[in-house]
Amino acid sequence: MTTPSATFRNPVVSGFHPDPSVCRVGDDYYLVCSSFEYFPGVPILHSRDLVNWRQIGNVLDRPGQLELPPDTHASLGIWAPTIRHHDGRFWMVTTNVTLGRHLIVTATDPAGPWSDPVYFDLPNVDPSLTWDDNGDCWMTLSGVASYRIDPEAGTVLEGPVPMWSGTGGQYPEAPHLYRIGDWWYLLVSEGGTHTGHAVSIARSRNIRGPFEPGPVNPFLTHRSTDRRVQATGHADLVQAGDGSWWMVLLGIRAKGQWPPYHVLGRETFLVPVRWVDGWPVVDPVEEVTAAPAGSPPSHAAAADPGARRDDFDGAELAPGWISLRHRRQESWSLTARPGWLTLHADGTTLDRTGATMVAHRQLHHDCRAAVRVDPGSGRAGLTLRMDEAHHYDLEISDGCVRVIGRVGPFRQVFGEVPVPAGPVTLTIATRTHDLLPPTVTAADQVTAPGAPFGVRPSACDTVSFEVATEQGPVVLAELDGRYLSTEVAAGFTGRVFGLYVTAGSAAFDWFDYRSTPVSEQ
Ligand code: 6LW
Repeated sequence: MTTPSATFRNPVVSGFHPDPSVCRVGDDYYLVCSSFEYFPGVPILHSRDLVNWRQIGNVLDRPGQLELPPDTHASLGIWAPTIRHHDGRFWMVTTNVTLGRHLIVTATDPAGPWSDPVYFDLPNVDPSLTWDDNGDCWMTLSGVASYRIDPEAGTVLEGPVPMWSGTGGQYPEAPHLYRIGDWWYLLVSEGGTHTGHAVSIARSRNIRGPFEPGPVNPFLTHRSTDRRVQATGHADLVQAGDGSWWMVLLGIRAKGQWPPYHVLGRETFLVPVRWVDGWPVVDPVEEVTAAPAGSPPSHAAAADPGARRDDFDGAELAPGWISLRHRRQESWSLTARPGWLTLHADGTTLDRTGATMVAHRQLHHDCRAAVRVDPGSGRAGLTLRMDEAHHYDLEISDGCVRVIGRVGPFRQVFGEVPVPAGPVTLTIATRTHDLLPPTVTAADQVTAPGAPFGVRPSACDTVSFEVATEQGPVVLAELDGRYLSTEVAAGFTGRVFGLYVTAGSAAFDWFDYRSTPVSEQ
C-alpha cells in the first residue's frame, strides 16, 4: 500500500544519468541513459510510477555488443540511447562515438539478454527510432534528418529526409518523432547541453514534413534564469496508462559561489506535460514537483533511502557497478576469496583509459563512500573520479595510506599515514557549499569558525579522506571539490567512486555508500 502524494522529488534518477529515453509497456516504464567510456553500457531502469526507478540491467553487457577501443577517453564511447517497444520487442538504438557508428539491439525481456548489434554508418548522433503507419522504420538523427531503414538488415532505404532544426539554437539534437492522433510531432533539443539548453517542438501531418513549429518555442528552457535546476533539455515524451503525458529530460544541479560548479554530471528529471491547443506545455523543472491528482507519481512509494551497500556475497556484480572500457574476466572475481571482490591490476593506472576499477556513481551532493580493502602486497584504493586527468585517490601501498590528487597536469600527495598489514577501512566524504546568500561576503566565510582549512568559499564542495586506524579515524586531507567538476574537467559524465587496483591484486570486503543530510555531518 503506497501513500498518495501530491508532489515528487526531482531528479528522479540522480547522479550521472544523462540523455534519458523512456517507453511504457502496460504498467511498466523503462528508461535508458548514456554510459560513455564505461562498461557495461546503457543502464536500463524500471519503474511503475515514473518516479521510483530501479536498475534492472545494462543493455550492452557483452564485449561483442560494446567495443570500446583503447583510445576511448572519458566522455567518448556510448552517447544518447533511445528505447522503444514495437511489435513485441524492445528496441534500443545508440551511437558508439569512438567507432563512429550507430547500433540497434533488441530484446523481448528488457532485463536482457539483448541481441548482437546491427550497425548503421550514418552521420551525426542521438539516433531515435519510430515506425510509420505502413510499418516502416525511421531513424532520426541530430541535425535534424530522418532515414527510412531496415533495422534488421542494417540498410538505409531512403534519406536523408531533412526535418526541422529547431529555432536556430546551436546543436539541434536529441530528436524524437511521435505519432499522436493525426500528427507527427518532432521533439528537438537545442542550445547545447549546458545552461543554454532548450526543448522545442514542431508537427506535421506527414512523417516527411514539412514541419510547423509550435506557437511557443522553446517550450522548456532554464537559460538565463536563477533556477536551481539548470541545463534542462534532451527530452523524451511518454504517455502513462491513465492518458496523462510526461517528459523525462536531463538537468544539472550546480553548487558553490559564482560561477557555480556541478559535480554529479547531468541527471534525469521528470515533468508533467499538458496539451494546450494541440501543443505540449510544461512548467519549469523544480526539485519538488507537483504531480496531477491521480497520475502515476501521485501513487509513488517512499523516496530513495539514500543508502547502498554491497557485501560482495552474490555470484554476479550488481548492474550499477561500472568499469573502464571493459571488464576482462581475468581482472576480477567474486569467488577467489568468497564474500570479497578481488581485483587484479592490468598494468594501467588511473591516469590511463583502462585501469582495473569497479565504480559506483556519486548519487548525492552530500555523501560518504567507504570500503574495507585488503591490498595484499599490491597498490589499491578508493578513488573519486571524473576522468583520467581529474581524480582524488585514497590509496594504500607499502604499508601506508596516502591521499593523491591528480588535476590536469598536476599530481600531489596531500597526506599519509602508516597502517598495519591486512584490511583497512577507507572513506571519502563530500560536503557541499551552496550559493552564499547575498548578505554573506566571501571574506566572512573565510574567517568563519569551522571553515574547512584550505577550502575557499567558492568551492562547490569539500572532499575529505579518512582512514580507520587503531587510534580511531584519521582525516588525512580535505580538498576543494571544484577540480572534480564538469566546469574544470569538461565532458559529459559525472563523479564516480571507484574501487581500484593498479599493482598486484587486492580484495574488497564491502562497499558502503550513503547520503549524509547536513544534520548528520
Ligand atoms: C548527446 C547530446 C547531448 O549526444 O549530450 O544533452 C550529448 N545532449 O544530445 C552527449 O551526452
